[in-house]
Amino acid sequence: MERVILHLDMDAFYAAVEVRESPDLAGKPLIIGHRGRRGVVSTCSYEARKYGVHSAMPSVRAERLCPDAIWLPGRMALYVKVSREIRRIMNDYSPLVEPLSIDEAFIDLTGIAANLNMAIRTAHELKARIRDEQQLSASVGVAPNKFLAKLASDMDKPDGLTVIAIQDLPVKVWPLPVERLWGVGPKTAERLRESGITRIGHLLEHDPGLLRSRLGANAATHLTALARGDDDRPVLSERPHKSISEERTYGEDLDDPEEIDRSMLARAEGVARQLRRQGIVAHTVHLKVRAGDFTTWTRSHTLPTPTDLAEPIVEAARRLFRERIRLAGRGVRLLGVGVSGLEPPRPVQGSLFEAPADERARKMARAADAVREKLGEKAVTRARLLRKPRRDPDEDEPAGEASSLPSVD
Ligand code: TTP
Ligand code: MG
Repeated sequence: MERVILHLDMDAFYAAVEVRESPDLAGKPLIIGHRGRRGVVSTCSYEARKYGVHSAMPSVRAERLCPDAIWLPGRMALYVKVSREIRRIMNDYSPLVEPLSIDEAFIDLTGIAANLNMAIRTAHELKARIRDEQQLSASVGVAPNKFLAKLASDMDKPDGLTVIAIQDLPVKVWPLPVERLWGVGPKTAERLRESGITRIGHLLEHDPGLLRSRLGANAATHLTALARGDDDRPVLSERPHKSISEERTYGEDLDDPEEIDRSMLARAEGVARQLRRQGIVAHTVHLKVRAGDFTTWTRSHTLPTPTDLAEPIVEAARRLFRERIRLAGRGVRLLGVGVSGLEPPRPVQGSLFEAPADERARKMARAADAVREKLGEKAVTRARLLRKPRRDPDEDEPAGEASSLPSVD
């Protein structure tokens, strides 16, 4: 399953915000930073960059390179506020937004944009909204992973939009200097240069054994993977969500135990899929039931082992339903399943952490997720959910009354 990752980086961020606040600065060389012997440049407008000025340069040098520049000290509180507003815009496009710094973030559009081409549309829209709502410009990269997306966003600055698909590697990536690889600092670059490797593509032409002996096995594997365009780091949202839940209100109360059970399973499936999509596991399962007369129960159970699979979630929900809820003949008007106690999965410690059966179940669930994302929700449905085609509680809802609300907080 190819992922769709977008990387967004604001253009000349602090300087652009200042120009927006004082439009007469537009088109002029502008430097944000403190002048004088001990000052450094935070950033500068693209007009100042023509003179060779850049971030982290000693101010004295910048003054020499561009004597006519206008200098401003910078207003952090304002930039943070603008940064938040841009993040709010990005949050409209995916629940998975990972900010990297004040002006850049990764956005995971997998399953939202069908492929890289569709993501181009999203990227145009995102850039347009930032321009309309914030009068600022951003550069965006679209690619199947973080490494390539970040490379891409930097390729056509300012106001750029670049796609790097795997087939673009020979033209767009292999000619770049090795320093552009994530993890290559000046020391590694020097060691690579000694072996005649100055461009990313050279890594793949080099003898793998020699490379390992020069860099060590880990670094060699890591760098050649990146050069091939492999990078499976997930996009992680800044604050892990505190809970994930799905609930559904039924136009007609459910009273068939079989239907109630299927509804529980469908909600557990949805919640587990969200966990897997975010690469996290949950400790606690919550069940919410509202009866026809609006009596509402919320019950929870903490699992012995955190999970991202539907099975343990639905089992806990079933037990809560059986043991902790007294419907006393009333039908179910609303049913919700949720999870909390979310955290990244612990590193797998052999069978101590994960039984082989769980491992298999997780692999199957991931495969099903991938098919679903490609072919749509109905492509993979458990036999159990299909058993009674006569009336699927999830589909037979009178319009207007019923709702299914995924909620994340
Ligand atoms: P960058 O995104 O690196 O730079 P930029 O947005 O100004 O320009 P570009 O168009 O090349 O992306 O950094 C974002 C902001 O972070 C930048 O506006 C100012 C601040 N910053 C510093 O204060 N010091 C630094 O050394 C760098 C690199 C950035
Ligand atoms: Mg920037």
